[in-house]
Amino acid sequence: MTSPDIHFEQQGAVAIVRLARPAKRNAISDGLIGAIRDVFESMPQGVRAVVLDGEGDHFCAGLDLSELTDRDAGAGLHHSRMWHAALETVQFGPAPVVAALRGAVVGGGLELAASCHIRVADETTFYSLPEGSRGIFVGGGGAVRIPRLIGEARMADMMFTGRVYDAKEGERIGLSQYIVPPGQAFAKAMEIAQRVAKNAPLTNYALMHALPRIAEQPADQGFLTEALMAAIAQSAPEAKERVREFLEGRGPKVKKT
Ligand code: 1HE
Repeated sequence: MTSPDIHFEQQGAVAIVRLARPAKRNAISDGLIGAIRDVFESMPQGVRAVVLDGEGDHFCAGLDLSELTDRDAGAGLHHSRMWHAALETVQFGPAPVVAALRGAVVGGGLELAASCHIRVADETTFYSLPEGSRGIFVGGGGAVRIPRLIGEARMADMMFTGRVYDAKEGERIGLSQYIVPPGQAFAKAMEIAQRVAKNAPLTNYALMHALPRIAEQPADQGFLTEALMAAIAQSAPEAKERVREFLEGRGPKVKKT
């Protein structure tokens, strides 16, 4: 877990992974994508939620364009598959990931953010897919994940026209689930991660691993997968204890905010 491009820290059950190339706006080099894969693959036991942050004023400027030299088609294919493998470790890794967004969330930076489970944006955040205007295509899983957040038409428009969404619009269309004042994304992401870390592990597992698969299944298969996951989750001793706590007046009530 030693890469100069990434900082790792653990605070109790929450791990903090921070992209650390601020001079290059956290552009993702081959070294950095490898470091992202390594850090999620070797997450210490006991980590129950992760905050993904970027050093400096920008979350991530996407692919490091200085490395986009004259790769041939085969090398391009393997490069994209390397990104896929790395971002799968984020999406299907050991714990839910909360992204703390600010400034540029563009190109591969948006693909990275889309592989996280919850996105918190501060008001300086802006989103773009400049691949369209650079004559290239997304290659980090964005064509699969981004339409699931905002729909295919909006993603195509972003790439056809170079459209940039600001933080407020981004929240409205589903690029982030939370929006906070400038400079507060990390604090809010930590608060959310600490809350998520308290869930029963099987609940978080179901949300990370079953829900996205169910969403892809035909309805009749999805209903069956849901029932199997529900049966497994409710049979855990922790689930039974949490339900008992509520029935005995010790568990939290749902409160209107
Ligand atoms: C970079 C990169 C980068 C900055 N690769 N070096 N992504 C893009 O097309 C976005 C390109 N970046 C930008 O539009 C801007 O840099 C930002 C809006 C993100 C930030 O602007 P600003 O004014 O704060 O910084 P800057 O002066 O443009 O950049 C600071 C330095 O970072 C500068 O290097 P320096 O040596 O001259 O100081 C920039 O060259 C460098 N830098 N972004 C390399 N992306 C799996 S496929 C994914 C495909 C994609 O992601 S394509 C989209 C790529």
